[in-house]
Amino acid sequence: MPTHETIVAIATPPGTGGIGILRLSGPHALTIGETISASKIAPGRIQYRRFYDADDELLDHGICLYFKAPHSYTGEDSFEIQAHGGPVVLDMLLQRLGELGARLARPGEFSERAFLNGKLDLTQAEAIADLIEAGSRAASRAAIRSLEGQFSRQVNALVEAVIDLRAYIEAALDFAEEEIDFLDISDISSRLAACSEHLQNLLDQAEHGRRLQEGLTVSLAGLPNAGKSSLLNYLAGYEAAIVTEIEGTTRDVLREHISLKGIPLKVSDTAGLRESQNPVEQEGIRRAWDSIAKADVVIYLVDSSKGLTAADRKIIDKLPVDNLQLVFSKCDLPGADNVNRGDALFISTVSGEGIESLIQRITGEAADYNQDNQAFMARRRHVDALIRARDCIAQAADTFATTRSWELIAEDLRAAQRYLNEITGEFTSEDLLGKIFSSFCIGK
Ligand SMILES: Nc1nc2c(ncn2[C@@H]2O[C@H](COP(=O)(O)OP(=O)(O)OP(=O)(O)O)[C@@H](O)[C@H]2O)c(=O)[nH]1
Ligand SMILES: [Mg+2]
Repeated sequence: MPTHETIVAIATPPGTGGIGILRLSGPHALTIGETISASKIAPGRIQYRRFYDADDELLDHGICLYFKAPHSYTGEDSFEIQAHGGPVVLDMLLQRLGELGARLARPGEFSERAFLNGKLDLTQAEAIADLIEAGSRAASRAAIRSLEGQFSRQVNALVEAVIDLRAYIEAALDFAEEEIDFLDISDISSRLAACSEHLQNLLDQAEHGRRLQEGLTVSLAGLPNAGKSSLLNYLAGYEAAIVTEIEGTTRDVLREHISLKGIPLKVSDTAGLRESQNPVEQEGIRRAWDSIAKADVVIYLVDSSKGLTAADRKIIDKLPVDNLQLVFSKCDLPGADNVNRGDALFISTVSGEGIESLIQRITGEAADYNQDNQAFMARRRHVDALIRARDCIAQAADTFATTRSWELIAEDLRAAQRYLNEITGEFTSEDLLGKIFSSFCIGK
């Protein structure tokens, strides 16, 4: 860890603004700050100063803040300059700070140092980036909850439970078969069950968090002319896609970011699904299936003026069942099919009928969840690690129920603990850290 280096960055976004902030972190932050301001700086106080270049010429004046280690964001000596927010003046200040010995920070390097100095765990550091990039209010609230440690606390509680179990099981390894009566067998199996239940619970929550972070992907599918593009336009609130009465109007997949009830959605309008000889349309249909396969929710539209046809049934049979929503479109048309079918919805993009119910259906679970104030931000890597940990615990429970090989159980528990520790960063590779922090903004 290169803590001997002092890093510097402009922390405010590029462009002009009232104020521009430069931040320094590292062992020479104070000396550099005192040199550029030609004055003594006390920690923890707001101080108004003038800033000079190498020839003692005045560059700007503004406010200085000195945070003495370890009481700073990074845990190191940190110095902040609030100057005027013009790109040229900030650039001249940055250049001067560089001359005085600071090196330009890499993206996320301040947060990386905060993590390495134990100021934040990895999920909290990631939550900072997610808070900055949050695309909706719900996402922003979830990110701040993760930053406050809501997610890490649950992961840590699970790690504790696994460690307890491991201690128990590893004790068994040291005793001969006939001596292990002291282990209460039913206790082990109930503890394994409790662990996997808690893990599944956390996994469900993390999956919600991931959707908030990435946005819920919704794919609109159906036969040509079913009304997919009309629905996309209605939800987006503008004419994003071309709508005509010609079958096969849409070819490319059209993606719109739409926030509904505080949930960020990525809605894809796709080509109508049918047999086609046209290579352009064939490619469009291939992409439509691709989009369907990747979607969190698939909305299958049926033109209710035509009713559910054999062609519709053939496609529906190929769709994933657990995330499918059947919707009958154009319900404003006279003679439209309105026979109730399970949880199918009836909508019209002309009258607006049924759209509110559809939005409720898409966002429902996620929106309710946010209302409960328990959603936290999570990423795909967290979900993946939780799945791996869950599988290890399941395997341990299985071994316990069958061969009862203590070695194998201990090994699975060890692996589960490692996956959980990866989430908070207790156990991480350099590569993973590099990947995570390089996606941050400069100056954070
Ligand atoms: N009356 C009525 N007409 C609709 C409604 N929704 C769509 N239409 C009409 O149905 C036709 C097809 O609509 P699109 O939205 O282009 O259908 P699509 O599913 O995107 O069609 P492709 O891109 O060809 O696959 C257009 O003439 C629309 O005006 C509706 O709710 N009510
Ligand atoms: Mg279309």
